[in-house]
Amino acid sequence: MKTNNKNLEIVSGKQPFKVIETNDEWVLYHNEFSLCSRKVRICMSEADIHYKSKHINIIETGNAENLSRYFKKINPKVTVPVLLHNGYPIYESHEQIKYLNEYKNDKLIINDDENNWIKKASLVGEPINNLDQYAGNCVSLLTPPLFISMLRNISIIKFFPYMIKHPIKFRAVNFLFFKLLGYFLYRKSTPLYRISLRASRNLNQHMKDLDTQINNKEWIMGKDFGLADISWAVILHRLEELQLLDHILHTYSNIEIYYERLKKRKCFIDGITNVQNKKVNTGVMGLQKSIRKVKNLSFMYHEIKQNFTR
Ligand SMILES: N[C@@H](CCC(=O)N[C@@H](CS)C(=O)NCC(=O)O)C(=O)O
Repeated sequence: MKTNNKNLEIVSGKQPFKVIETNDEWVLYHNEFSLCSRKVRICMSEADIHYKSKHINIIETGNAENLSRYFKKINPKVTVPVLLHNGYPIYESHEQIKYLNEYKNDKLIINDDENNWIKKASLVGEPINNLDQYAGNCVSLLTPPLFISMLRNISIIKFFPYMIKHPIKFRAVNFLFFKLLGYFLYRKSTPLYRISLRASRNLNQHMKDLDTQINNKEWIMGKDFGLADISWAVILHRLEELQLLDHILHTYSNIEIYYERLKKRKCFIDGITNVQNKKVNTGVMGLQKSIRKVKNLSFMYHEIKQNFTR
């Protein structure tokens, strides 16, 4: 499937060409920090599919390996995850998990209602748009403090090839600003500050909806664990990394019970807990410290947390 979004062509789903010759039925190019990669790893585990794992570093994890000539052959858009089935690439994580679901439809059951819950957790289009529809967009706008913390440990020299080689210039420029200006970008009333508050207000409504949906249920759709749960698992986990989850769980007790249950599920352990990355852990610890010590940031976190109310 191809979609034209202004000048940026988004290619998604299974493609009719091979990108490599391989004897492995399934190959997953992924990154330990990437939320979309986590989603697909959880899904692979839930579907009990063994795959060849190819870890690709991105700038946040120290080195933009995704911009190499080798990886551009796998995905010219340079993003992870990419799933290969017998050498044929499947692009976009929501397409990858649906593909896996169809392949193993006896295990992961999906219907229209669940589809809405999957979409609600997804990052769709530009993150700044449709915050009321997509919790994924809200979370994406709340993630830069963690990017900033992780990029602190990356040498500025790595940003020169990054800027030149990255095909998505808007993304590359943003990351350069995160590196150069750090938490200065969060002074009161800067655009990023205001966007973050707007994202948190919208996210609160999504959390309210989720809390209501899972009242007295084991999983989002009831008794069966499915793609909606996978999609929300990575959202809640990212909010934990962003140091926002405790506050949300304090407000929403059904989500608190639900997240405890999620963390115990084997696929969550395989896809997230057992895939640790030192740079991510250092970044999360750095963020914790900065929230306490950097005035701009602590003030903004204080404001954001006030938005998570019933
Ligand atoms: N919509 C895509 C998003 C993929 C994406 O943006 N991946 C990020 C990591 S979560 C990435 O590859 N970033 C590296 C970069 O752009 O340099 C999907 O769902 O697969």
